[in-house]
Amino acid sequence: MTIGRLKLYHYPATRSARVKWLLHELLDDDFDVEVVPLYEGAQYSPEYLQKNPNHNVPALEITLENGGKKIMLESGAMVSMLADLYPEKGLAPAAHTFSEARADYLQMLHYGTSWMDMMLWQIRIHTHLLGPDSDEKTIARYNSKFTQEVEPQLIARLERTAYICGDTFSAVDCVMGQNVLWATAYGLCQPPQFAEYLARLSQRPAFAKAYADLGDFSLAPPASTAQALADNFTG
Ligand SMILES: N[C@@H](CCC(=O)N[C@@H](CS)C(=O)NCC(=O)O)C(=O)O
Repeated sequence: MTIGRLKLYHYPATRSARVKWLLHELLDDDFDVEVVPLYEGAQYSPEYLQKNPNHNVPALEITLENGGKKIMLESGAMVSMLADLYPEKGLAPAAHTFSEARADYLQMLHYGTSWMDMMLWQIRIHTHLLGPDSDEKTIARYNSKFTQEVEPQLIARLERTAYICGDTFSAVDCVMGQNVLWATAYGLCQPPQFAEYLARLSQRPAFAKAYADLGDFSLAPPASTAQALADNFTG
């Protein structure tokens, strides 16, 4: 079965930027993007909840050639599937056969979208989204865990090779690059290896396209909607 068209539901500088970046790598601008204004609560509209009951971005709507639609709701699954769908772009080691490169690629893709995500998300929501329910101890715990356990593993890789899974850019870097940007915004990833990594990534035209809307993002929601968002937010 072949894909007719792809549409990404996106908000600047969030986890949907991972997928937008990869889509630019694979398809240049040949896909659709709809911004979901998260700070206005658009993710809770009945229309959007029907597409995505998790009320978040990204959501990837795949229109099939027969007119049918399939929606995906996890950035890691989207990155994994899209990179495999365009093997000629060389952004993922070949599937369907064992290789150490493939095992390492999947390991780091899932590390980025689950383990690292969990820490960064806790830091983010307790710093900027939970309002009076914020807990300083949670922020401190995950800051310390991220600095002491995650960063040394990434630094060791970046000291050996230019990218997370070797000297060649791969789809994992769309996840890790976004995670490092996210971590940096919260005062993490301070050692110079991270700035050097981001400098390498930012030379890519697809990176520039994916983050062209960075200026539309603020870490905290505007005061006018912050309380309503915190009241609705389920964490
Ligand atoms: N596991 C999901 C998480 C997506 C997610 O939580 N996105 C955040 C932005 S980074 C969001 O849209 N939050 C809005 C909300 O939860 O109301 C993924 O990686 O795709």
